[in-house]
Amino acid sequence: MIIEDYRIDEGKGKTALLVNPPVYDFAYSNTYNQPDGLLRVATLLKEKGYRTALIDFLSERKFGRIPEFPQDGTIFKGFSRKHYGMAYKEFEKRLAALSFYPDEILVTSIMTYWWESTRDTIRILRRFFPKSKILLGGIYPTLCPEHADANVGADVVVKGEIREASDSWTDVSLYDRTPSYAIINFSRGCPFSCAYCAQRTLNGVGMRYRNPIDIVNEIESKHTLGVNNFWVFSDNFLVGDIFPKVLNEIVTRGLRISLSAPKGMEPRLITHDLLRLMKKAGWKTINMAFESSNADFRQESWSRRHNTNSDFERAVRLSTEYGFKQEAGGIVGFVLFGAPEERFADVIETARYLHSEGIFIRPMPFTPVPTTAIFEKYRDYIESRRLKLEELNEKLYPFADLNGIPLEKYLGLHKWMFELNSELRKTNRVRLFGAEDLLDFQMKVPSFRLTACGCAV
Ligand code: B12
Ligand code: SF4
Repeated sequence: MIIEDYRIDEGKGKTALLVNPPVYDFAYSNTYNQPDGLLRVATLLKEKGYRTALIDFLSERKFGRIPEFPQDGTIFKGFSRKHYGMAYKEFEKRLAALSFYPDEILVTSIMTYWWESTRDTIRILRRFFPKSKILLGGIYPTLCPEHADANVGADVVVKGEIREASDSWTDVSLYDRTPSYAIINFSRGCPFSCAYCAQRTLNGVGMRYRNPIDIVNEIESKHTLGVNNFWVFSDNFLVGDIFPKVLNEIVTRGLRISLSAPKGMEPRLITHDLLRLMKKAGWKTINMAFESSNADFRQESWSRRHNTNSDFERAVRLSTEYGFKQEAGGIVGFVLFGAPEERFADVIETARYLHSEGIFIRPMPFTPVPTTAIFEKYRDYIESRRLKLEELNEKLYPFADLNGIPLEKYLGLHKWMFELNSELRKTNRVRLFGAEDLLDFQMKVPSFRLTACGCAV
């Protein structure tokens, strides 16, 4: 059953188990993967009177074989995925040791192409607790509710937010040990609608902001518990004046914390005043979307009209003036590649430009996200190739054939960008904060080099 606008009723005397499933992927090095949506729902459940417990597979940095998986996909051949996070055996032990039989089990699910680990987790939960009501929520069920309803075995598939929980604090007290970091959100939504981004489906139209004092209260309370690092994951939070308000409050209270936004900030909105304040408040690495130095392609194919190359150049110049390039954590520029109908030479040119400016590269291999404009535009292609949801993984470069670029070449390009980062690290010996993974390429790829003229071979 699919439900929208799901509400949580009073739950005095009731029990709820919250679960963040493992990840099945070809490589996974993410270190900031707290299920912040689920942890906000956890706070609401407590407020409603529920007794709660959490099992977060990703709180363990382990990996192993995927136990049971039909590798019958068309492009899985030659690649193997792993199970990242706590092993199922350990999960079963924890379920057996749970101090209550849960009335409700709430499972979150993030990337659409990770859906199989959600299904497998629910199978185990069902076996242990056949009488519990299992609810599934998060990004995957919001973007693909019918697929989730048909495939994962939850009793209720919740599409979209639980509005009452959206501005709640995350309940990090559910972890055995206080985590070293927390995810903090300032706002929801974005005024733009880039062709590859699913934010409209996730947040609706327009922006909503949290109260800045409540945000800093949450930061301070977590800091008192021992959390020192805060990651901002909100989409485009530089729009409006929430960000300077929060930073000012952090500075006024004298909180000694580190902050960063690994999902990026909009270069157009970076100013002198903001950078001065960011530095004072403990801001570290500057992550910015650049995507491609081909401005026409960026605007026409990706509807990204609100940012220009000169916005980015200006933001880099200003950030450098405030010491971010070499002291405060480095500057990172995102490069989107593998997108349909791109020119390989543009990607090379983009990466070369960033590197020559002393900017670390965050390679963002492209995957079409269900409900986005690009997904709809290429739906026929996706269907004609019979690409399943799990195959729409950016590491498989689903548009390599369409672009006439061999997969090996894309993989090599990805690796080359990491090599450029390692080279840069030798001169800019900064600690990349929340972007440490940019120095450690995880996949095995064929050898790759660039010719003197800059062509990839
Ligand atoms: C954090 C994040 C990441 C992290 C990964 C997180 C992790 N677990 O490892 C990192 C940085 C690694 C990442 C990378 C990428 N990401 Co990303 N990422 C996000 C981001 C910013 C947040 C995701 C998240 O955890 N949200 C928390 C949500 C669930 O919380 P919430 O909405 O407040 O929760 C509410 C409801 O959902 C509900 N709810 C939540 N859980 C539950 C459970 C139950 C039972 C119920 C009832 C309700 C409920 O209640 C909450 C309160 O209202 C989203 C964008 C966004 N702003 O959401 C993109 C997003 C998920 N990423 C996306 C993409 C495209 C990528 C990349 C492919 C980009 C690229 N080209 O490289 C990469 C590759 C990922 C990979 N293979 O490793 C896409 C979706 C992709 C997809 N197909 O699913 C998104 C949606 C961005 C976008 N706007 O299009 N990402
Ligand atoms: S990519 Fe960024 S700017 Fe574009 S719609 Fe998504 S959140 Fe907004």
